[in-house]
Amino acid sequence: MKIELTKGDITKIEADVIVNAANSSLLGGGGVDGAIHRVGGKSILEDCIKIRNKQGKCKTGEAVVTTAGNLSAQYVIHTVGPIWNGDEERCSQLLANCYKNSLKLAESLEMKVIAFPNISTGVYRFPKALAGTIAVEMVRDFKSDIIEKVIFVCFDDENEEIYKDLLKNKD
Ligand code: AR6
Repeated sequence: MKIELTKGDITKIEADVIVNAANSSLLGGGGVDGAIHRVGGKSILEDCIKIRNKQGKCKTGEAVVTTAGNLSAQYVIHTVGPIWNGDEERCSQLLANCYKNSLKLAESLEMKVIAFPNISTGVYRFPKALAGTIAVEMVRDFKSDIIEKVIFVCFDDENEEIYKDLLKNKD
């Protein structure tokens, strides 16, 4: 699996699947979630409501899939990152689950290119360096014959620097 880093708005990225840093309500919010719903249009929310009606809220660390609406991707995978509360072990495990479950879901959909935002590093306040380390580790550990490329989409300078460093090592 090839790993790439890019800086910018995930709604403008060319990928088969875009991952959203959602909340457990699945009903939208601010940050990257707000941007994806805004650009993708109301069909994303409609799918989210169907999922809510079927299975209830999405638990932290889990992932669900919807249409990508007006985005160029085929699907959006919504995953719920942990809200940082200082419990490093528990939060790290839950964040790792977000990446693993999103990759598994993308693979089950036979998607080749998947783009991730820096889950939990915005309003959920997960320390960025630790979040980046977990993200890169989970992607590197995930062996797939189907997924060809993972794109980490960094929106802020701090995350971009962190990912540059992480991806420079061991590549
Ligand atoms: N493209 C890529 N990354 C972005 C974009 C964008 N358009 N906008 C922000 N980011 P956040 P969280 C980065 O707060 O911490 C929402 O309200 C941002 O710089 O979007 O997981 C949800 O509904 C940061 O690095 O998500 C939840 O309630 C990263 O995306 C809650 O926020 C994540 O920041 C989830 O919090």
